[in-house]
Amino acid sequence: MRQPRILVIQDISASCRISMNVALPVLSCLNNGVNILPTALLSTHTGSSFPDYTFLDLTGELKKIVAHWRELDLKFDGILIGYLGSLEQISLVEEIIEHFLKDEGISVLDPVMGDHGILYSGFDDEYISEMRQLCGMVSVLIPNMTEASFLLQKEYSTIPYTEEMIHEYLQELSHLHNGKSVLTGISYDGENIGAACFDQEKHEYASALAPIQPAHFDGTGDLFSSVVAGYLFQGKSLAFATKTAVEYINRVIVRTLESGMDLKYGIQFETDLPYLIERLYQ
Ligand code: PXL
Repeated sequence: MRQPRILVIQDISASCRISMNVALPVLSCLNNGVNILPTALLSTHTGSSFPDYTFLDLTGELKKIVAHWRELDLKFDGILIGYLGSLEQISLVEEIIEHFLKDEGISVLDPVMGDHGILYSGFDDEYISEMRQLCGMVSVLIPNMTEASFLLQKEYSTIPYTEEMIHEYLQELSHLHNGKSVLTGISYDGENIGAACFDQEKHEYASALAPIQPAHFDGTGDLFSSVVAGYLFQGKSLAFATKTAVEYINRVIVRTLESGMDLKYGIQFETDLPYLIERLYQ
C-alpha cells in the first residue's frame, strides 16, 4: 500500500494529550509516514486550568530546519497545520507550503485560535487577519464555529444552528481558499453535536452528529483534524473522513468520561485507535 510522506506543524504541549501528541500517533496509525515541525514546546496547553504554563518559541530552530531541508530537497505529499505560536510562524508556514508541498499534495489547516466564542491566550486581531491569509493557501480548512466566526467576521452564536446557516458558513469558508471545508462543533437540535463538510468541486455537503456529553474536552479539535487529514492523505473522501472522525471522537469522549481521568490533560484517544485502522481498510 502506498505510504505518503506527511509533515505535521504544531506545538508540543508536553503533559497533555492534545496537538502534536495526538496528531503523530493518529497519522501513523492511518499509514502515513510522519515528519514533524514542532512550533513551540509548552509544559501544558494554554487554557485557564493552567495559568502558569511555560512556552518556548521554536521559530528560530524551525528556520534552521527548513534551510537544511531545502538542501535535502525534501517534498511532502501532505501537510497538516495546527497551533502556531506567532505571526512570524504563519509566514514561515506559507513559505513551507509553497516550497515543500508536491504539486498534487494536500494541505490541511486547523486554524487554531479559540473556542466557545473567545480567542485563546496570546492571539489578537492581527493574528486573525494573518491566519485568514494562510487559509487562502490550503486545500482543506477545518475550523470550529468560533474560529470560523473570526475568519468570516461574523458574530459568534451558540448552538443550535440552522442547516441554512451552516451551509452559508461552509460556502464562505470555501471561498476563502477555493477548497474543501469542514466545520466542527455544529448542532441542529442542541442534543447532538458533530461536524459538517462541503466539497466545493463536487458541490456536496455532508454532516455527522453524535450525542452531546456534558463537559469540555481539550484536544478534541486537534484529534478531529488529525483523523480527517489522516484519511484524506490516504485518498478517502471528505464525507467519509468527517463521518468517521465524528464517530471515533464520540467513542473517545465516552471512554474518557468512563475512565474518570482529569479532563484538563486531554482525552483517552489511544484505546480506540484500532477502530480508525479497521475503517481505513474497509
Ligand atoms: O487544542 C488546541 C491547542 C493546541 N495547542 C495549545 C493550546 C491549545 C488550546 O488551548 O493551548 C498550546
